[in-house]
Amino acid sequence: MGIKTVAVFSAADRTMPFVQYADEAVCIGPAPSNQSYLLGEKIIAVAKQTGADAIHPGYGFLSENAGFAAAVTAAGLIFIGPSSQAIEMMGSKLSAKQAAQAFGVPMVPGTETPLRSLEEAQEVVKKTGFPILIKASAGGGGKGMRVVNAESELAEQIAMAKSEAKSAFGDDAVFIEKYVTAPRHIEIQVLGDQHGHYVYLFERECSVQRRHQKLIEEAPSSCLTPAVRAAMGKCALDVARACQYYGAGTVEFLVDEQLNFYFLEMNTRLQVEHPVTELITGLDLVKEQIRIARGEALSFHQEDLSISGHAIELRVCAEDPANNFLPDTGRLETYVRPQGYGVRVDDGYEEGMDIPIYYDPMIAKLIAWGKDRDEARERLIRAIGEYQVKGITTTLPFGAWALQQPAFVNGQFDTGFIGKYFTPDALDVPSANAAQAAAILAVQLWQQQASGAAAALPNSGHNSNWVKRRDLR
Ligand code: MV4
Repeated sequence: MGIKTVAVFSAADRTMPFVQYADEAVCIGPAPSNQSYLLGEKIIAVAKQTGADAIHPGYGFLSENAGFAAAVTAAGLIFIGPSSQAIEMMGSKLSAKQAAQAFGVPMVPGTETPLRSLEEAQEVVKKTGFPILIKASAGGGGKGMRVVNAESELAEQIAMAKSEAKSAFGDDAVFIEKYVTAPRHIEIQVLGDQHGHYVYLFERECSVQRRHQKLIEEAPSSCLTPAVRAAMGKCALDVARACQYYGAGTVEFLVDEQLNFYFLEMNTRLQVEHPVTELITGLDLVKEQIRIARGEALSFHQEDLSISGHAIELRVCAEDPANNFLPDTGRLETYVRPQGYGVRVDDGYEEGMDIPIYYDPMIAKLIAWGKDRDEARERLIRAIGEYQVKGITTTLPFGAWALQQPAFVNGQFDTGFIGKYFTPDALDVPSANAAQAAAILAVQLWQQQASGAAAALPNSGHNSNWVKRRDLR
């Protein structure tokens, strides 16, 4: 777009590619984010000093902070995102639900006002039945949620949810929803300009999650019909209209087995998984965000948009899938990206760099496009195989496993996918070498046992753990 860029960075990030890539870069403080990336006033001061016109907040840190958006605007700069009012309204799940309610958007049965008493909760559950979820209005992404299975637990769980919400968000407002078991997580990407025009860029399915961390995202979903997609798109635009939204945003829904869908919340930022939408629509979402922020009208209508092929993204995180997805730190001793038609890598590191402990463990996003879901899936598996990462453990092997699981291949999965199918030993792939080594060892053991030497062997005789397949790869 011919726009010059200024990057702000913390001391921990001084060697990162984004710092090199920007036209200018300014250090805003030491590694901890509360002394750097969360200091809105400092970032605004740097923008003014360097003569920037606008600030893009990315997708972490201050990207959904209404106070920051307002401060940017008050400083005479452009915030590349929605108005601070829209961020604030959607930041409260209750006010988001109230706004959506006015447009008749379907929601899970429950309450749309802060829970005032145990008696009120008892009345509500008479209608919904159990299980229910108690959610914090200020929560999101699974924080401050509690499942209640029976009336006897109700009082205690409400009290715990309220005190959790108070300490985590400084707001103890909670509400009740009927608990939808085994839902799919499907979200609609929307764009709105500052002249009241809106389009939806179809859906992304993000049901492969662990502890509310998404690991695989795809577009389109493998389960939606054109009619359900259109209905969800219309509802997503209603939610956007309800808060006079502009910019790029995402409206989150739960979808049950009968393809009933329920509005959950709206994310008022560009999301990590936006590349899958870019690949199926041909649009550059950041470019659209900038055009909208400049006050330009959307240059296309809903009828101009269609889904082209299929895209799947794997988040490549410095985590050990075999060890409870525990974050791993260390040096990227080897780092070679996969390439080729339909393969995209959005990453932030280079070979030889250390993965810092301070921020999110995501080091890259690996995205594949194909003419259909199977081609995208096979291409992503091929790209995972070509990705060379040594020095840290990543979610790459998990991705290869997940993409080949029958439930994923058939599109028959929900948010319980990982819990239902994944065990740490799922990644112990038997190889030709392993089979050969096992055969040699078996013959040796047999010979030694036959000659009475078995007792001298380590761990012999009592279990089949004498050689782990993983050790033989
Ligand atoms: C739910 C739900 C079931 N029923 N609400 C989790 C994150 C937050 N955005 C909403 N979440 C859920 N809300 C009702 N009424 C189940 C979840 C949920 C979930 C949702 C999407 C993807 C993964 C999830 C994992 C556990 C729970």
